[in-house]
Amino acid sequence: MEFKKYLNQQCTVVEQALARYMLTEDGPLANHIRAMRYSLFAGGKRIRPILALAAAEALHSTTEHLLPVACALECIHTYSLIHDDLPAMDDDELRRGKPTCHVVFGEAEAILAGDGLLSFAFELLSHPDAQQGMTPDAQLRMINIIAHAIGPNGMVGGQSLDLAAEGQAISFEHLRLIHGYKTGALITASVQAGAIFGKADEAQFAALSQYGVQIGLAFQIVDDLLDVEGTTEDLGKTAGADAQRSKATYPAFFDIAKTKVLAQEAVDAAVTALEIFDAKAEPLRALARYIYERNN
Ligand code: GRG
Repeated sequence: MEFKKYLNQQCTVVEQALARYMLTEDGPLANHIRAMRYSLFAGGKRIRPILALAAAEALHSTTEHLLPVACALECIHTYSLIHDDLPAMDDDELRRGKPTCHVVFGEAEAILAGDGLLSFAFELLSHPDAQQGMTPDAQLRMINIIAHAIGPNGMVGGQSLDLAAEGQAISFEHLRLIHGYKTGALITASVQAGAIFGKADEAQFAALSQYGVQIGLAFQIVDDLLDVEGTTEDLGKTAGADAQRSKATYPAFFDIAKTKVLAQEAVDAAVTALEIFDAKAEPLRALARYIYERNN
């Protein structure tokens, strides 16, 4: 109950920051900005920004000047969802409970909305407000880590591998690789961004990175499970889409019971990684458990 309150509060903090930092729909670019805002404000759990804020909190840091970075993480995530839903990729018509960006704005504008959000994210990562909370070295290191995590050696590379693997018999090791790149890298980088902002020392950074890797894994396993067990209404996206597209998933390798055990093990490993932190890391611990228990 306490954690639900924390989650709602943090969600509001992120929503308000997004409303503050995001471009507004006026002038000649109104339609382009409307398309970006449509997907960005369509709902969403705001997990990645909340993770970044919680990692900084675990280090006893204030978080006000981390908000542009938190917003950037959500812009990057939203761009990935818009592009993932395109006809050339997963061809989905429902996301966050609403028609997908390309259904509403057309394919070309949806591509541009994704591109716009990705580029704008780098304006936010280098925003003067963020500069107030960290040294230029820390900011550069953070930007480098995020850029690496979402590029060819991270999310985009993972998406490429994922598309290539559709309908193919792939090994479990290859599935792990795809998940780590496609989903895990941005989640881990979100935690690492908070760690850098909070001035983590080497041991703290390593522990938070390990936490990020494990919750990234748990997140993807649960996503696979929800695709099988969840409803389209709860998920806000088409349930059963993985099987329809012959995607390799955890439930395709293991039965549901074993898949749940593996997700729980990843959550446990994430919580164990936080042993060196005090009660200020409680939100991070609860977030790990929430990732397992969520229904959307
Ligand atoms: C197109 C570059 C590019 C990358 C796409 C993120 C991604 C890679 C694809 C999305 C497909 C998918 C279902 C991935 C699994 C995990 C995931 C990212 C789920 C959606 O994230 P949530 O649950 O969504 O945090 P909300 O809407 O709550 O923000």
